[in-house]
Amino acid sequence: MAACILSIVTTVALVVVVLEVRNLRAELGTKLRHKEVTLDGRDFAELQDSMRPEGQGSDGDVMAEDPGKERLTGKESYHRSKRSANSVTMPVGSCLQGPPGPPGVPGRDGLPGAAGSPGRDGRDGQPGTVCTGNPTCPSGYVKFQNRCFSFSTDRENYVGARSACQAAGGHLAMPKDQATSSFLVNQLTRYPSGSNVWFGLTDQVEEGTWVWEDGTLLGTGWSDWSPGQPNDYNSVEDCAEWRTGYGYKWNDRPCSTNQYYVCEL
Ligand SMILES: [Ca+2]
Ligand SMILES: [Ca+2]
Repeated sequence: MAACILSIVTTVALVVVVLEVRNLRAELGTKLRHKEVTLDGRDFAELQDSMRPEGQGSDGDVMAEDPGKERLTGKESYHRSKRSANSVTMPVGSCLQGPPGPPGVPGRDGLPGAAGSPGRDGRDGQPGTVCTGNPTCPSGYVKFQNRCFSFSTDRENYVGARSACQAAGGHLAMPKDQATSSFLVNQLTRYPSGSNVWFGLTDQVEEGTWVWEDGTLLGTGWSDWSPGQPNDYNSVEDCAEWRTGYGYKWNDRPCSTNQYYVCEL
């Protein structure tokens, strides 16, 4: 029994010794790793000092530059050369201005400006021209000096011819001047040979007093009577005509005769 107890105690003692040895080894390993970390921290601090601007110590004081005494490790030399390639050494308190940036986006258009002052008055216009007659003539009419004439296709006595012209909005033609009379006479060739033609002149109201269709007196105005006319032959000739037998000169003739006529608008 005693031998058994002794054996147990011995075994327990050995276990305790073994555990103690293992604890000592673990503590020693921890101290060694702490030493390595401390050394690495020193290397890192030294590396930070090497990245400061040249001539400046770790506490910020300006140090005298002494390249001859500078001792650079391989790692410091690498970082310093890289910094020199990527940056420019600047004096303390100064700034480095980069190149100008690209132009900005153009701004929006401004608001419209105020209205300008009114311009000067224009020049006076030219005097107007009074136009008489018709600038254009209806279909079936012939234009002469802004006047429109039509030549009948039927034959009427003087009163019938007057009514026809008035129904068309006009009156029997009034050749009051040489030009108009010549123009109209030239148009009479459209009628059969020997045709006499009425125009608007009569002395029906008072024998010997010839009056145009517009009520004006022939008086001493231009006329184109054939020689010896008007003769009021048999005292019944009160209406004027262009007579072919007289070379289309004027002649007085009985108003009851049916013949062609010329109207005017
Ligand atoms: Ca007469
Ligand atoms: Ca006559």
